[in-house]
Amino acid sequence: MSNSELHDKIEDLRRRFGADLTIVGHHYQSDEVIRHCDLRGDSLELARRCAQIDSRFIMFCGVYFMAESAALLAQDGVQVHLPEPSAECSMALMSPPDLMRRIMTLLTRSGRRVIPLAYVNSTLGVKAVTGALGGSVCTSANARKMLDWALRQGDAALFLPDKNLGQNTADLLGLPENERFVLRLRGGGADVDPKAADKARLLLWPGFCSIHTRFNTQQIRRMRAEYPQARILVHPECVPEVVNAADEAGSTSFIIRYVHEAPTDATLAIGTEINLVERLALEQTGRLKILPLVESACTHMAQTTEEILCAALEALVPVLEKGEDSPYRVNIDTELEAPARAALERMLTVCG
Ligand code: CIZ
Repeated sequence: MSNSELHDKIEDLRRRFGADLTIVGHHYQSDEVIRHCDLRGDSLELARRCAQIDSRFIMFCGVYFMAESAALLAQDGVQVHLPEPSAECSMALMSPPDLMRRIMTLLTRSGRRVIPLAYVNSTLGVKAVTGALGGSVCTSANARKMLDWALRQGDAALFLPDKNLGQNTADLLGLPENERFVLRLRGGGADVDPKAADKARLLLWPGFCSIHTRFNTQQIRRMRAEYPQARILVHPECVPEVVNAADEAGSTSFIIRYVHEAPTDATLAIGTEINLVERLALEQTGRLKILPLVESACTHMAQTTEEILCAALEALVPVLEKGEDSPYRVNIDTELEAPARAALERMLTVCG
């Protein structure tokens, strides 16, 4: 099928579903997918907006943990479907819930109160363990406020899964380096030195985002040499050296807002996922010059193509017409719902 036939077929299917279907897409999706979406946003924005959707089906173009959060918050009777069920966030998979539970047992053995703080980019299982143990979820936009909260609730906080966001947030709070401890998880936790961990106020899970750890200070130096007037913006999932060398660091929503508010004729070099950078560059053509710090693409987001979206929509037809089940539906474990919700609600309470 040609690209235009595929495009038309998806639009025909959208018309056929009408108000029964809402397609949502994360900012890191390709343009060929985004053009079919009713809504786009970052993971938290999409989860929040999915909670307001009352169409029977939400087709979530993104990765699994995002669709899981949407399914957790979706209204009763609304089904969330993921066009590519194997599209996983590798960082979210770096903190399996069972291992987290084991590590928390180890870290609290001496009677210390350790508050888990799970980045929203984590599995529902991790959010549930976090909620059950008195912790909260955070986003890259509110990590500073939430880490401050977690540190004040107990003797220490466990930040997971992203070590870099944890380190960059600790820098913003002025938490000394010698009060931080990066956990070594080889051997399922057998390598963690409990005495050293007991001295730290911030325990960091060693996960990372493969898109954002591709940026380095050499690229920033090169960019400054070629475009001395450019402002350099990066995401706080980048390593601290990159965040410190950049002019600004902030979440996806911060980067988008910064672009919209930048003065006409400014030059911005952005270190985040390439689909978002290229879309912003196109939208701002003639007003701003937007350059990628380097091209860094998320291969997991790229698993959702127009063909894949089309196949998932076709599989939704018998669900609509005959009430059949679909392999694309995201079913969440009901036991995880209450504790995961508790972790999300703590964040909403603290952040208002
Ligand atoms: O959670 C998201 O959507 C991502 C990947 C980053 C952010 O800063 O919001």
